[in-house]
Amino acid sequence: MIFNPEYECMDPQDRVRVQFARLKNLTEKLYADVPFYRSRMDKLGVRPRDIRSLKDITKLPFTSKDDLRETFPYGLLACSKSLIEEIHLSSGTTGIPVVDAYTHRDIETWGEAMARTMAAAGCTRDDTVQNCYGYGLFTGGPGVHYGARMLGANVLPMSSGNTARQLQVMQAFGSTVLTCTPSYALFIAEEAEEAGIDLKKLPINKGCFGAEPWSENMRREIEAHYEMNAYDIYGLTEIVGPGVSFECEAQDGLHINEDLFYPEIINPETGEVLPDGEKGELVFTTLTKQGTPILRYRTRDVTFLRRDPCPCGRTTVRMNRLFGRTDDMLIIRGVNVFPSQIEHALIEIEGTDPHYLIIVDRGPTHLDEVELQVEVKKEFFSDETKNLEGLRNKIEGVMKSKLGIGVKVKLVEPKTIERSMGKSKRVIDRRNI
Ligand code: DLL
Repeated sequence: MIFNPEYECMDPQDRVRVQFARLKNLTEKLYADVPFYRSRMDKLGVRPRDIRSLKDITKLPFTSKDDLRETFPYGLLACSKSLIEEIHLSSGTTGIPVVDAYTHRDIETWGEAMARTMAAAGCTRDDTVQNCYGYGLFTGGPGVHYGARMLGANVLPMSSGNTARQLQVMQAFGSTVLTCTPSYALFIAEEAEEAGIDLKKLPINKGCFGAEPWSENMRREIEAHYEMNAYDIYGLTEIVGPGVSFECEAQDGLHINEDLFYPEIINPETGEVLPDGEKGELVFTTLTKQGTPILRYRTRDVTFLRRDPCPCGRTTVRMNRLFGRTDDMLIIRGVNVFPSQIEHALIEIEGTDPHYLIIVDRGPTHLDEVELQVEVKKEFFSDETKNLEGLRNKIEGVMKSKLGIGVKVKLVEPKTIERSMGKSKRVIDRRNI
């Protein structure tokens, strides 16, 4: 179902007009009310009146994660504090978190963005949504919650963790939709298997998964365990949380809610805007946000945009599933490696599970060394050692040819690699560089 055909199926020319009008308003507001942006625009010698078409967005300054940290907590607020109804912070790894402050209208817009997301996955008012994204400062839980409410669906605000209870509730209430990180979806499936619960027999038949990188291989695993359709959803705290882009039934790229969040792809080194189809850093401008609107935010996520027609009827631009981030990119012996490349390479190899850990270290010769721990399917592990040996050699061979670097593979038993209830950690970098 298309939640808002007026905006999602809009004639692209009309959409450009809407985007331009919103950008113009935003620029005027930021120049008048947010000293940080006024001084940035002054430095570049650009004024709101210089924005005469959507293309003029390239005259405006970028915003980086460092800018957000430097203005913590309220430096980018564009309205009176009394209008703020809710605050979320990034799940930030280290240092100062990033802030998203929402007005009443911002929360409504978020609900709409998520209702569009969930409707694209087939959710309706008749669904029962088991929402296992974390509730709290993280945007995942509340984002899905607001979307489900706007759809009129029944939402079970589970948050993540306590998997035995997740399974109990799933069975008792006949949940039809699962929302959580893809790694947690697999974890629940493993626990169900252990507990002798056949997920295929339960009513659960669709899921919205995101907040961390995952692959087609993981999608297939999840879909098989639950007998469901699994959809990729994307977003980030700085822009709104989940609800920035989502897959439709075609499962072929993520539709961006571009009347709300204007995307660009740039060359991360030069800042130059790249044409559709070219891979680069994703940049977003929030077009309607009141609390903490943001200009040309550099997400560090790497993807490309495409505008070919989608069979679902939406006319919005699509972004490819993420290739990785400009900053989780590992440089190993001078070669750029994204953890997701390793995951994609593993897809090809029969006998492995999509659970892996990359440990990068500096060996005695001061050269980078990579150990790749890969979980092996149960059936394989009980096999003869020579088969395991063969599998190990095969993975090493594939990694060498796909990544261009030598990787030492260690096969581990099922469930050895730590599972996460939220975002999983795939890389341990011990190099101290
Ligand atoms: O993870 C928002 C979210 C919640 C998205 C629930 C989807 C579902 P942050 O904690 O600010 O916000 O992390 C944002 O996570 O820049 C990406 O690098 C990564 N990410 C989010 N969705 C995906 C996805 C939420 N579908 C950062 N695939 C982003 C790959 C994703 N990476």
